[in-house]
Amino acid sequence: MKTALLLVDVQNDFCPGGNLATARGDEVASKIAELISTPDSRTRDYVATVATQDWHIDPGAHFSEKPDFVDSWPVHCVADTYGAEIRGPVRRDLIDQFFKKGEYSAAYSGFEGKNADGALLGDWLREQGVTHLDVCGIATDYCVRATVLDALKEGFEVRVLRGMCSPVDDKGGADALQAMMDAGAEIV
Ligand code: VGL
Repeated sequence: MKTALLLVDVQNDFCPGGNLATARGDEVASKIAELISTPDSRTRDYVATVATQDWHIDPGAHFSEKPDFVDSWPVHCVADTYGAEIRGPVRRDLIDQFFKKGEYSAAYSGFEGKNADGALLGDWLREQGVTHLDVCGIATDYCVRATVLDALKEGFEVRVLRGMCSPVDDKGGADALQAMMDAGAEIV
């Protein structure tokens, strides 16, 4: 059994002060920062720590001047801007691979992401022999949910670190945890 830690979209724009801030973004970033520098007894030894990043150039109707916050959103995580950078105090140097997604599409799922060599997240994980994923990040009800559901479809065993996930909306976050559990994820 090989487990990787998957950080979903822990980016400035999804944290307080950002263009699409979630209320618990900074709390989650702090907890994740601590986890990756000093894994605790709840977490396993990870063979890799990987991060996904929303990385938009022209994602079409995903961006809107009048967003509905369900299918359309304020401009966020524009490629090569501060809003798209990994949120501190999470340390980039403790992340082994970055998978960017959504240049020209909504791309909620991290499994649409590619690393600097153009490898898809799922293919890269399989190449490392990863079978299990611990997933956390932002937002519980959108990108975390979509990423976890795809991970399960691709055959990974998934644990969701719920204390290290931040939702857009509390009700949406609770529904997403239920949906991920129903699909076969363990919520810890
Ligand atoms: C996300 C809304 C819009 C996310 C991305 O990372 O969960 N949410 N784009």
